[in-house]
Amino acid sequence: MNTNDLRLKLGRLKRAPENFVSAEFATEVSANGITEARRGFLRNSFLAAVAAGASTASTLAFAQGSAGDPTILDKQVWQTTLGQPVAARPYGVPSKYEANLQRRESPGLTRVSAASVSFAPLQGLFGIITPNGLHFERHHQGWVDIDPAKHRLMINGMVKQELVFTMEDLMRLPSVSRIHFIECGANTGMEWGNVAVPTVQYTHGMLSCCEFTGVPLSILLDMAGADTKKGKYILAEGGDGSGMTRTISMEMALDDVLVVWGMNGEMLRPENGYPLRLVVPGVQGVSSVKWLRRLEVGDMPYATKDEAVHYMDLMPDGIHRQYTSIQECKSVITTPSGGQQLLETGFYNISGMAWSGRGKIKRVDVSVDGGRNWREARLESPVLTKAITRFNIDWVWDGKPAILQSRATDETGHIQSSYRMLREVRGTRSIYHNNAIQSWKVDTNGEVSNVQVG
Ligand SMILES: Nc1nc2c(c(=O)[nH]1)N[C@H]1C(S)=C(S)[C@@H](COP(=O)(O)O)O[C@H]1N2
Ligand SMILES: [Mo]
Repeated sequence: MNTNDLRLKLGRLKRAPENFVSAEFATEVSANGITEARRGFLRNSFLAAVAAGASTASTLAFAQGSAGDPTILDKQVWQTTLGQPVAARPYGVPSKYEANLQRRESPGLTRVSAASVSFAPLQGLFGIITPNGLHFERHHQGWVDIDPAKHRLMINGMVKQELVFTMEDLMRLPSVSRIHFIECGANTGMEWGNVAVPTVQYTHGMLSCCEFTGVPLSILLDMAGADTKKGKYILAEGGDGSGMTRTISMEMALDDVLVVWGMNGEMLRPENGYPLRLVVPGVQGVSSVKWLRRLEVGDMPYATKDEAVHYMDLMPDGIHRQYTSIQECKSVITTPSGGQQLLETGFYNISGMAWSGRGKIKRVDVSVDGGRNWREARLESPVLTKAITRFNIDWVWDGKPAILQSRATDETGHIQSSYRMLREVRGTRSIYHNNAIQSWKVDTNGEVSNVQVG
């Protein structure tokens, strides 16, 4: 990194609209999208926040020098009063100043009864781990909070010995902890039709990455004496009201599929499948069946409703492609990203996430001129298989229009393609498996918006 740029001038960024507006306003934006009037309101409320010396005070001090700034010179109330006792917070929650960083429902997707999606606020996350309270949610029939004492997991079908496990049984088995992403197959789906939803939360927020703890599925199959030669498939069934059932190949089951109860060091949250879920690394989220209650070994794909009717890709020739499950190599810049605003020229740290369902990320290139020139970004460690990798690269904004893009390459050599290239093969009528390069346009006034370029 060129620290001269940093010393010269540090640019200021409006992090996201959600961080500067009331919860009611944000809910309205979630419900109705960002119109021109609302955009103006956002800008004004942000300027008001800056004028009031809100959370940008420290960066302003950096830019101006500290002389005369009461925020550093005067004693603050929290320096001269007693703090809160530990008992006030037996279970920690974020600072009240972070209250706007929330999972949100999409401005564009209709909510059908309890069937719902909430998107993770990628623009406000650091590193690679999604905090448990911000993991995106996708429920086909709402979420349930199951009494672990009443939860069972059955293994049946082509096995020597059918087995039924209690949670206690499962948690006594040898466990492993692994960091993996879960991405809904429909993530970035609106962009096929060039809807250009406003923020990265809504374009890419059906993506999260956690450390999952559980028992490898291969161990359970071994215990049941599964016929892993003839039994080429496994049916996974959820315990919620959606009747969620998915076919998993035996090859994957014996490789890295986990039967999971732990998420980032604690039990799963109810929204994410408490007390037990499947995690099928690298595969579209729907296969990671939540509230997992049954695994059946069989010799044919099960063609369940969620495989035969949903989760298919409509190709340009009108044919439906079934059982496309791997989430291909993909990346997105999360800062600066849609809805944010660069308030002045100067240094900016471009930061984002890259991931691949086929293995590790090998490199990420970043362009600030719509793909004409590319520079290799810095990959932060750890770089793990089928997990999010964080990338960063320095950039000095000169006040001219810019188009920011990231292009990831994974260890199999798969390079993320442009919309033009992807559409040549896939057409425009898909919902699922959109891994095209995302473009964020920076206007001369610093506003960042979602655009699609070749
Ligand atoms: N039982 C059950 N499992 C389920 C679902 C569901 O509705 N019911 N939704 C699936 C879908 S479509 C996705 S993308 C992931 C989302 O996992 P999350 O809610 O923990 O993010 O769970 C999958 N597993
Ligand atoms: Mo999904």
